[in-house]
Amino acid sequence: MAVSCIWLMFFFSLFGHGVLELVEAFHHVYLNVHQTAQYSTSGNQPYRTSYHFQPPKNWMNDPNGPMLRLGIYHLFYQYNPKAAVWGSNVIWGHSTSTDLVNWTPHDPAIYPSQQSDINGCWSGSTTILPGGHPVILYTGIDTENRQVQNLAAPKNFSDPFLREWVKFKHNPLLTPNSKNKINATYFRDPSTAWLGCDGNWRVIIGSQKKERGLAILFKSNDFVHWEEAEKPLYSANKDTGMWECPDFYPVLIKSALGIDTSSNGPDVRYVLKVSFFRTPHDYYMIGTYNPDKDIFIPDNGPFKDSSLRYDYGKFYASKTFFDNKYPLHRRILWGWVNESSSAIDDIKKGWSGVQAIPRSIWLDKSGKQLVQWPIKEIETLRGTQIELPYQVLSGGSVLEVSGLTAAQADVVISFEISDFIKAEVLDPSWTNPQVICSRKDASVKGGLGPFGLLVLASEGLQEYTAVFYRIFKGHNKYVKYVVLMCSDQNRSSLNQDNDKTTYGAFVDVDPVQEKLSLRSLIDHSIVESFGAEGKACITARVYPTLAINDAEAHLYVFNNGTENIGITRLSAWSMKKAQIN
Ligand code: DQQ
Repeated sequence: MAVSCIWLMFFFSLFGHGVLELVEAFHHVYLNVHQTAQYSTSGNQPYRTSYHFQPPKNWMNDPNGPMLRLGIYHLFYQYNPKAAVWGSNVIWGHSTSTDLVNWTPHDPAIYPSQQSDINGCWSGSTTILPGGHPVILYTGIDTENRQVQNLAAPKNFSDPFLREWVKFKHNPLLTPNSKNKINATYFRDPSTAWLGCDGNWRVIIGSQKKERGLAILFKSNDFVHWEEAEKPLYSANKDTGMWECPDFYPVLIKSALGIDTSSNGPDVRYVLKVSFFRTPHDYYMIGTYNPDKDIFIPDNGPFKDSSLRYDYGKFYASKTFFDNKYPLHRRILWGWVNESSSAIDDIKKGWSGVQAIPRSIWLDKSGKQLVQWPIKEIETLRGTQIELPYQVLSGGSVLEVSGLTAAQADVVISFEISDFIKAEVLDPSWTNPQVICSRKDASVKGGLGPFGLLVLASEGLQEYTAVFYRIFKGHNKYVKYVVLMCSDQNRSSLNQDNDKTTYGAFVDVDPVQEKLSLRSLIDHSIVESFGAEGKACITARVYPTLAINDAEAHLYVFNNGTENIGITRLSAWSMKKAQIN
């Protein structure tokens, strides 16, 4: 088991008193215009989600400061109270939940009120201080439009919902200046802080210098006075552009259990995730953290285009937190899923942005990648269940799965391949899975595949989103077969204004030894898919015009390869509506 330093406990108890003094020094902000409005979007809304988190209206982006406190989960999020598009004036929306499924809205937690955040309250994180006191570090856009780092704490620790937050009087804590040579427009998104054995807190902040991304490290012994470390925790070796929303946390070797961000020990590896502003994707690396030198050493060298991603579709500005709600010990990942519709359409529908279903995240037993799976609690929404008996899906066939609400469903399917002879040989120059999926979309006949699901499909298949596999023969003796997972949005909508990019990922699984599974969470305009029990995830946003709502949306299984495929399991559930704000 991972251990925290013993004397750290002592520090915790000392610091516990300090927190109250800290709060005294906070300035109180009073709500007026920001009172929770009882608003809703109006008109025909076929794309609003039923169990994916979203506010009643307007723009939402990054998840901010997710945490658990006294049995209540908090989700803060970047929110534009004035429009369905992003604005630099974004604030922190706030909702709470006891199950991560049903959410109660609260007044915005943080909004411009000080010189240090008067032009916007951007992303940040919570850290639970000794004594269980949470504090928020967030980026404010100050009077000079500089990105600076601010501190806030709950006004009333006895309020279980922590509805009001007060800001530290002496904000900002950290500013870009000529001494530290940090560019004022590239200095944002403080991570959750972790406590080292030397009694100092550490936090990383996203930045770039000369086009190279970096996670700048700051240290503090009181959470108020922060000093930049000599070296960043990690920096790019080439032009990557700005790194946003860095996240740094420990994971256990050979265990799916999560551990606290400050835990360390011999059975622990570290994950550094950064959100590449340019692409925009969330990339991560697994590696070693040297707490003496305060540097991170990735196992596989610097970030590259082929680096691991949480999700190979739409998923950005993500953030994890440690959930130890009894009897759980898990790390949970939140991620923002942007629209694929035009800004004009977003303004028309009056909202933009959803959050992916929170995912448990842990280190795969290979130690080479992370695995993600939708939190167990989402299964409480499962209603009518459909089960198909084992059957063979012959090459070129399509099978309807009827009897469920296909626009709002959870589908799990497993495939068995008994003959690999017809698998095509993968051209060695085809190294980018997304490109292969675009060239060989669901309509391109293959040998072993494409086979998978057609979701949010219209009856005549004028519209569908295809989530599928293709299996290729590898081109060396070490890689016998290559498994490709695709999400093809080409025919997802008759509306041509949407971004219909095809997504793809290689899946590290041996299809000879294991059945190939696929799970898709379908929710009106989002399809979140998990390949091989969570080894590869692809999330897509789609806007069907025919396959809308439960009456018109259909679900099919298809096989467009020449080889027959066995379906060893198909379980599908209609999903009930969650209470979301
Ligand atoms: N979104 C926030 C920034 C962050 C970006 C502003 C990532 O703090 O860098 O809304 O989506």
